[in-house]
Amino acid sequence: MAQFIQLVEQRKQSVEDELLAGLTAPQATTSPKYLYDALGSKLFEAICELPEYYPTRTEAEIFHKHAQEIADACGTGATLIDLGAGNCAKAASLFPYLQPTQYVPVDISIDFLSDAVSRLQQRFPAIDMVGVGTDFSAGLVLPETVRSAQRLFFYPGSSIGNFTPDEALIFLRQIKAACEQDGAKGGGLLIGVDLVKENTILSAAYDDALGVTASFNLNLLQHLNRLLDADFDVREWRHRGFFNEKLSRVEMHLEAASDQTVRWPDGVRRFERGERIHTENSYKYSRQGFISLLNAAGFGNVTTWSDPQQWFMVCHARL
Ligand code: AVJ
Repeated sequence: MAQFIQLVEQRKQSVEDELLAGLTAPQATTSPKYLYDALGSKLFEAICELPEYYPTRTEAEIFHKHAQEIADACGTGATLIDLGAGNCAKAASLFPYLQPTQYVPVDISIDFLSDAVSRLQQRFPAIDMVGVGTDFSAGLVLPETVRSAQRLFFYPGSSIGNFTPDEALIFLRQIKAACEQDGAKGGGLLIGVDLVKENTILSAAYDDALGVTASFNLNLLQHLNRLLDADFDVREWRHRGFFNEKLSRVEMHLEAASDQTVRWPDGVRRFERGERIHTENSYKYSRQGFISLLNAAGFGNVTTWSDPQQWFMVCHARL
């Protein structure tokens, strides 16, 4: 039987405080984690199938093509800690190669995880599975049932891109520390990173022809309406997704299509036509830039794999 642990959930009051502080700031912003309510998670799965959204496909290709080499670098028999596991499919496809002794999928919501983990446990009865519900972006805390044997952290999909490079460094340092905690030895990190490329390719990936990414972004407003009891009119907002070359990041915004006032129980915010809410950053790295970040976090040993076009990179990093 798989085990499930919900570490402290963010309280409703602090969710509201955090959201309202962002929404009432001169440049309105929201954390990208609010893109993932139940519908948002499904829309993200649909994004991963789009012809324009190359990261998922390209990363899968790299894992498929270099599976044995990657497993040789990572070693077998580790505790595999899957950060942002979602439906656990990416890790599961590597089980035959990595042969983990224990599997620890971590996600913001235990509800989304539990079905996937229960099914996976039936397919792989020999692997000890511990599902953990926690928002690890606020800090990496692991329950005591996570074995201290060799720990392999798995952070695919280029989710690291949601952090600024400074935040990413702090986060990578926490992973490095966790590789050595409780007497753990020989651990490492297997991570997927999106690389800088031509503007037109990046922009299309975040502003697709079918408008799935637009729906994903706009759905945030419906989620906000529920969380805050607010009255955003989704039809009065437009999706914007583009590459900011200077900062090496794709930005997503929601832009007001008209002058409007948004209300919630004890406040309002006026938006003028053209004003934006900044909803996500997705940083893109050069190969060397990301290796330097891993080195700065204390990972001295880095191996990388890429696709022929060098659009995406998978890294194994150890101490
Ligand atoms: C889940 C953060 C990796 O940045 O590409 C996809 C999220 N946003 N399309 C990304 C996303 C719009 C995705 N990450």
